[in-house]
Amino acid sequence: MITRTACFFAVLFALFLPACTTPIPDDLPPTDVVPSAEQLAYQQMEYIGFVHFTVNTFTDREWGYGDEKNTVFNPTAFDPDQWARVAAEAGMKELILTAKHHDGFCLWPSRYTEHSVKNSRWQDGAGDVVGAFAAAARAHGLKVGLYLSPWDRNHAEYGTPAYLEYYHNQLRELLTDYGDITEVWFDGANGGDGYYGGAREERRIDRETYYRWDETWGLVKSLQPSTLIFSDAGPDIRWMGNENGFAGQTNWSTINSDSIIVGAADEAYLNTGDPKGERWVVPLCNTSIRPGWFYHESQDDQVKPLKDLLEVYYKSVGRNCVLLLNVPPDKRGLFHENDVAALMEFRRVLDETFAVNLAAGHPVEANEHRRQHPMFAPEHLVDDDPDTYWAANDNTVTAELEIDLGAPVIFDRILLQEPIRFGQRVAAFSIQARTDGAWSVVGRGTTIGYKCLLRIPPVMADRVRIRIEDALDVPALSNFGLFKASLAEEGS
Ligand code: FUL
Repeated sequence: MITRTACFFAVLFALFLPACTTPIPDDLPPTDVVPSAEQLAYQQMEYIGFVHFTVNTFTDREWGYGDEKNTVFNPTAFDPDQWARVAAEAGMKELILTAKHHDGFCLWPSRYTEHSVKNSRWQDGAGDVVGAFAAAARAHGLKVGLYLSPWDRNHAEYGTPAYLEYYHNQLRELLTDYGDITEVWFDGANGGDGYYGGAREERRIDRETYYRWDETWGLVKSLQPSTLIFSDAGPDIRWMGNENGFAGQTNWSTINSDSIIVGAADEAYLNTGDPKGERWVVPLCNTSIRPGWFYHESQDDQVKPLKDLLEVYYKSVGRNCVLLLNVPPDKRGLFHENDVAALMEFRRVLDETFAVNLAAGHPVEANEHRRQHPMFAPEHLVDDDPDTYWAANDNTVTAELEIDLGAPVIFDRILLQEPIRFGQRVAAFSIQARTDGAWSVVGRGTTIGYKCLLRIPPVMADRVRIRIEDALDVPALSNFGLFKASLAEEGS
């Protein structure tokens, strides 16, 4: 039986307990469109590599016609371990191999065609580039992605529904026999003419319907549900609309991808995304370390210099993108010495530039922080923990935060990050710095997203302000950094 005294204490307890403890508030409510766990992990990789390798490497072409003899494929010192080691040392987290490019030659011994490594002289036809590549990548801690060109200039049935059966069978092989595949790359290119089993003619397809994308992508997900699909239209990762590796200065991860036609997309729309977009499709910038996607000896002295690689980095990773940098193996089956040297220099300079965050650990004040709770406190911007964040109160789309650097410091790189697991929000911001007591605007931007990097002329300041001037929803930031670029970046 409950006594009156027990009741009295129970009521007291219920009334006063909440006042004695600070309840942990819920996380910031997410916006309508947020990334999946796999998309988030993909974005966090930041920098991945492309490996274009096939008969073109030996015929000195970019687009093989499809009539190349199997025997032309014959690397003399094939070593995917070297690719993976170099990629890992360069800081890449995934490698994507052209399992089949437009010429139709398969780098694995597909059961569905004779046009493959099994009929080459390489390893007496017993080799499997895809298998060796996947094993080497994993041995170096890299994720594995595969490119399987939809356009096939070798296949006799290309252009008819029967080819789709063939294409699907190839996807089944690749997604069944080679372990976890993080990403499948669906290229939009379709030039028309080709060998096509000897027909040597022009074949046009209806880009909207021919590849039955829903079915094709459904097949990928049924074989490996966690695999992310890249194409102009996503559904998981989208092209940025150019092959320079440059994202738009404004770059939303959201876009209305359902209306995008693979191979005929509006490139400007892809480049900036859409704040009203109904799908989260991770933006991916792709470019090659050389003018071509495949190796050409004549381009050995045209490997992108540091200046160009940095330009790509700041306009891709620094604009809310993942960077996919192509490094084509040469005829030996190795990354060429010039490419390796460029990759290593690029890594070293990035490491130098971003080694010391001059804002780390300094006091930060915000004009407000959500519910005045420590979970949303502004110090989270500089606590070196990517999971913590500052957030403003509900019904707010602007905010001001100020960092006290203690003493004047010189910086010329600014980093901002949003906790995108709750969606992408910031639409406009500026950075102010206090020099000798006077404030001035030293940087401006629109979107931030996963990561935004600003390059500015060197500034000496003892205080810095972040002004969020517009946002789609309550603003939040997970990370802020000030850096002094490596001297090697000078002039870039
Ligand atoms: C393009 C292709 O036509 C190029 O050869 C290359 O593979 C590039 C990544 O995509 O659409």
